[in-house]
Amino acid sequence: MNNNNIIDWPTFIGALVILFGVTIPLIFFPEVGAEVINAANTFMTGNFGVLFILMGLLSLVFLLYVAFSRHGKIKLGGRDTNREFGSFSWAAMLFSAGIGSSILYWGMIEWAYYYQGPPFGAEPESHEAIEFAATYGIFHWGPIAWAIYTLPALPIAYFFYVRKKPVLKISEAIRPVLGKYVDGPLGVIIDVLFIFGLMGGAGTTLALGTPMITEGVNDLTGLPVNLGTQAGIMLLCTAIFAVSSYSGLQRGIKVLSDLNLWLVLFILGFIFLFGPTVFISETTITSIGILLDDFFRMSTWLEPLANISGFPNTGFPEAWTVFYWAWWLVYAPFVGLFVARISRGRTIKEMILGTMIYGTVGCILFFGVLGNYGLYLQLTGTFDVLAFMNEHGAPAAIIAILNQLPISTLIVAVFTILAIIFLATTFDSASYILAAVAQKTVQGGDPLRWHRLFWAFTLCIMPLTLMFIGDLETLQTASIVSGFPIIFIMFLLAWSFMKASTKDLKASREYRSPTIFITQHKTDDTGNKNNKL
Ligand code: NM2
Repeated sequence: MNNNNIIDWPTFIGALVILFGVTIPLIFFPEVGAEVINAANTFMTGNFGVLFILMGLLSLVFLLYVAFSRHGKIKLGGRDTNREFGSFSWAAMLFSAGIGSSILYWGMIEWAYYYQGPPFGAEPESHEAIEFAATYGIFHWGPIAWAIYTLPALPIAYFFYVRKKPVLKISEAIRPVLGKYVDGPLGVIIDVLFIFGLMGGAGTTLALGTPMITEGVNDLTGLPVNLGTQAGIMLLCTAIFAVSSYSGLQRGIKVLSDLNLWLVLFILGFIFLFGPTVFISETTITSIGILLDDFFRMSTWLEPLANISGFPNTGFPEAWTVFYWAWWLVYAPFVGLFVARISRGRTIKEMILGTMIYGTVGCILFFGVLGNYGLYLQLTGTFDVLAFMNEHGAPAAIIAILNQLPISTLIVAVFTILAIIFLATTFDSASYILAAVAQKTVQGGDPLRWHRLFWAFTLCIMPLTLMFIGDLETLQTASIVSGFPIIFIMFLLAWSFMKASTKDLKASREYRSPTIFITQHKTDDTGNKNNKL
């Protein structure tokens, strides 16, 4: 097959049309563009925030149900399939793909926003605000967030390893529900929406990560912090992940993930040992308790009285929880594809619980160590993070917090390199998956090289544009606006998994055994009678 036949042109062109349809007007009319986006954001979060909140909670409930039901016992692969990866490298890869440099950004500074603008009507900078400051970050990177990531992995892994159909398209994973419509415009629309969503989410990531890396570089080399340096750094990061994506899953992506893990252990270990060890331990444990105690309150809070005059309107749920769920959502189909790929030999239950537990624990470590270190500096008066942040911005505050540590030059250097690698390990797999989705077939398991490279650079266009026009609010909006349609895709993905696996379980003779191997099913869901394994 030559290139022309391999590329899925309707999806490829559809994605580019939307991308340029959004970015070109933003470049030429930045102010109007920002206004329109902000209006779309207000409309979306104001009216549909409840959908995002429900989607998050329901994803968690659904996954727990699946994990502990018969469906959870299904093994991903045949009777003699062993686990492809041990739990440690499985968790490391999962984390490197699903989490990018944003965890360094928000892990360090999220508490400062909650401390100044706490939820549930608490008094800013009060004792209650401190408790929420240390807890809410863990909530936004906790079990619901990881459930959103895991849900798409279910149908994808199921079709990949149980029904043995190499599915690298989101539309294909919905075939049991949509049948032959997947082959028409509806299938293209679904894939294009996913690509667009991922570009929005990646835009948010790059546009947050770049200023932070620039501040780190400025601290180390004295290079000025301006748009030119930022654009240069963004292009440099793109070049790194493009090379890594070009060299493929086995080499580039794996080498960077390993390096990533060692640097993370070094930074977190160093801050924990040389920072306020007891404060960090105690505050983290206490926050886990507060999280468990207030879990349902946090996961359903929408501030319904905000629009009624006379009641306070903090905008907290829209600015944070809804924004976060949308951001996790736009990444979810991509992470689902990735989790599915590495989960051969696990049962569905192991895949679900593994993702949610390792993911949540990993995030707790970041927020516990990085965030509570900053909080400690603030509360003891050692360094006024808030004053610094309000004057110089969050990225500069992050580097300034690190500068309070011993051998801070080395720490800032490692932190900056880590941020670059974290970006690269997320973006190389993202461009890899984007290329796979915009191809009809994936010969030899990998999408075409030039195609991977193409998406690596395309991923950079949106963030560059956003950086030139905008502020944080416009960035956050990119995820929310592009995440909205994916709520419905999530629903279809869950339905599709249940439909296919229920059908196979009914036909399976191993109905009651502790691990279920689905070995045979007579028809696929389009009615073709040739789907024997
Ligand atoms: N999530 C985990 O920038 C990143 O770290 C990538 C962000 C969705 C909030 C993912």
